[in-house]
Amino acid sequence: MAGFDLPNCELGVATAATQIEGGDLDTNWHRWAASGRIADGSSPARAADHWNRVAEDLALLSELGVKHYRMGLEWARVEPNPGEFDADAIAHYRDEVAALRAAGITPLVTLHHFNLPGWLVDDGGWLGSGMKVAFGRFARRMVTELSAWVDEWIPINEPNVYATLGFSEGVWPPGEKSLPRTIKVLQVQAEVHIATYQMIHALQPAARVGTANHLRAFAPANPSNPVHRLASRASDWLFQRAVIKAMSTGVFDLPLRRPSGVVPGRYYDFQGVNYYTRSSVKGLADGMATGVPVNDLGWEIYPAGLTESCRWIHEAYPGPIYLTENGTADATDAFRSRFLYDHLQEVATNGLPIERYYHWCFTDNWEWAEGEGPRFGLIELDYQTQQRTMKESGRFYADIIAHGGVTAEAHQRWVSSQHYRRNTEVSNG
Ligand code: IFM
Repeated sequence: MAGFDLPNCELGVATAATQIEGGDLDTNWHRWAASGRIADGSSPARAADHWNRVAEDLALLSELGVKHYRMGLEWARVEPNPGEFDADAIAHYRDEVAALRAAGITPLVTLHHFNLPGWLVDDGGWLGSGMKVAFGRFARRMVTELSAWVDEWIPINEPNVYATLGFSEGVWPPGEKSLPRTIKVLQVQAEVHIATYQMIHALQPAARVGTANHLRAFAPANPSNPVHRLASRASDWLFQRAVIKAMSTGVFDLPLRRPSGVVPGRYYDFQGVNYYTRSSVKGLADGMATGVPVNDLGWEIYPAGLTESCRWIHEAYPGPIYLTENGTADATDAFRSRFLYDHLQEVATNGLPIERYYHWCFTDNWEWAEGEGPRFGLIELDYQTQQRTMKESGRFYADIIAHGGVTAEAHQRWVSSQHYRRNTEVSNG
């Protein structure tokens, strides 16, 4: 089938504050960059300078025709010192969400997307004694300030990625390698998600509050090897299922432990899924199969995993699904349109209640420890000049939005000549 309709899913794009705003701030990531831990030596101080280019970016969102925009907040801007809020920074965000609404675009706001103010880092960050109180103060303030325009919220983006890379693998701040502390941080994040869910509903009863969990399709490297099968199930549980269960239901199964005061219940209005790739598992470490299509970061391109992930999520946690992120690193825009086509085709045909699809990313973005190298955007960014240029994949996405699906003409124009590279071809040069 060359063309298809998307009658039940509305399309948008996603971003995160630290990855696009720019600015010389004191955050965990600015400090990490200053300590030389970013692959290309860059820092989030440049990024896409979105903080100073909101109007220009809003015009690009309108050119894409998106109905939805997922954005984050930079905590260090709005609360530069504990308990001291910056009225100008808050007004800036207020103006931004008001402008989105005026343009007919619904904002979905992420409160925490891997970013902490420096003063909170000094206090121990996610494992510090002041974290829960500080997060509650920040979240309450921002929800109160923005609730006239925003009624869709994600308290915490990808707790599993943050915990794994920052506390197990040590490649993200705070650079720890401790399994017990990884488990503890997952537990605290789940607890904070639940408290924030309750707080937002108390302030804004009709709000929709959900998750944005990074879901992997896990598969044993050799399906007939019992060790691989066991490792695949263990990875799946430890990386994603345990924390999603805790956040969504308040039930903390091992290795997590239920914090006192948390009562089992339903703590999501939508299940947010960030889907990118599949892991091929031999042990408790990430791996990729060989001979499979891959993106610029070596991640397998496996569209069926979108359906696999959304299906188990829906069976375990019924209700609306938002694909809060899906996209790929493709520096030359050589296969992004095919990637979009293949993943949206899953959405169109899998029969699951996927109400939203947010493409990651709106523009090219500062990609954490990878820096400015990976290119995820529908809009190309020249980091030197800050010039934005719509990519062909952006034009394809705009066409999908305009037609409520992929037309046969669009498939012919943007998809039919695109092909993925396999990792065997890449490594063999
Ligand atoms: O850029 C990230 C984003 O911050 C979280 N989800 C995955 C994206 C691509 O790596």
